[in-house]
Amino acid sequence: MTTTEPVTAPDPESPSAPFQLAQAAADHLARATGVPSHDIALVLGSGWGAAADLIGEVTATVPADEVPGFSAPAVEGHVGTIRSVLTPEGKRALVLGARTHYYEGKGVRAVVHGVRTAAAAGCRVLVLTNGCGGLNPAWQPGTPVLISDHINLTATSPLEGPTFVDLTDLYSSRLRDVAREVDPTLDEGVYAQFPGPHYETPAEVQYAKRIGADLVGMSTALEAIAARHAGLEVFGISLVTNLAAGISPVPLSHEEVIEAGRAAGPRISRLLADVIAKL
Ligand code: 8IG
Repeated sequence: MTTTEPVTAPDPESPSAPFQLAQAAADHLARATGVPSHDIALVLGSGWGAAADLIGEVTATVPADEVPGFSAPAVEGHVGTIRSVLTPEGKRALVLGARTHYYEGKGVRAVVHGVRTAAAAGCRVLVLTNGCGGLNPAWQPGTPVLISDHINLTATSPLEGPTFVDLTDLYSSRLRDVAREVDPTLDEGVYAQFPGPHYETPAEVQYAKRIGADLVGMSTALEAIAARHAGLEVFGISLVTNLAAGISPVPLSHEEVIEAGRAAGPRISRLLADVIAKL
């Protein structure tokens, strides 16, 4: 007796479901961009929206909400598209403008879906960018800082089950060296991911400082963990868009964050393009 293979959606209980969804997203992107495999992926955070413009020629722009597992972001200053870029060196870059933050409450799988899609799309290197608060008063708003390590304060992991991934040198020292070849003035620091969406209290900022953080934000650490698990080499770079609460006498505002990104735009765009060119 012959039967038709039943069409089964991936069982959401299955540990492989997130990876099946990422493969479906990668297949969609290959079709929609006409690029079967990409080499590098970039996630653009607050202030970094225009930073991909100098990397190369945009050959395709895909609305994120058309790609399996992605949804349109809700935050001003974030871009809801996935772009395929051809660099002058002939590399294919996937620019993810649609980050899902932990604070959106869509779950950790949704937070790292873009990273897993990048891995399924063939990428070997992942560039994670963000806007964040700075603990070092020497880092005025608009200062880019390399991420050397992180402290995950979300009390969760993107990995499920007995997945004991080593995170030593999570943020590739090779790629940090490449960035410093481009700009020797770049400082580096430890990034603490808070759950958000509220900013820290001054006491929490002092706590972060005492446990070894230099930067505070609401992204990146969970994505970096998923990236390492997926075998990607991670390059992390923050844009200090504000001094963290209590470090500056002035209260934080989202407008300040947007404005610091705008002002730093040309410098960080050039920096990112020059780093990508050397990868
Ligand atoms: I932009 O000061 C930006 N994102 N947690 N703290 C946290 N996230 C941020 C901050 C900040 N600035």
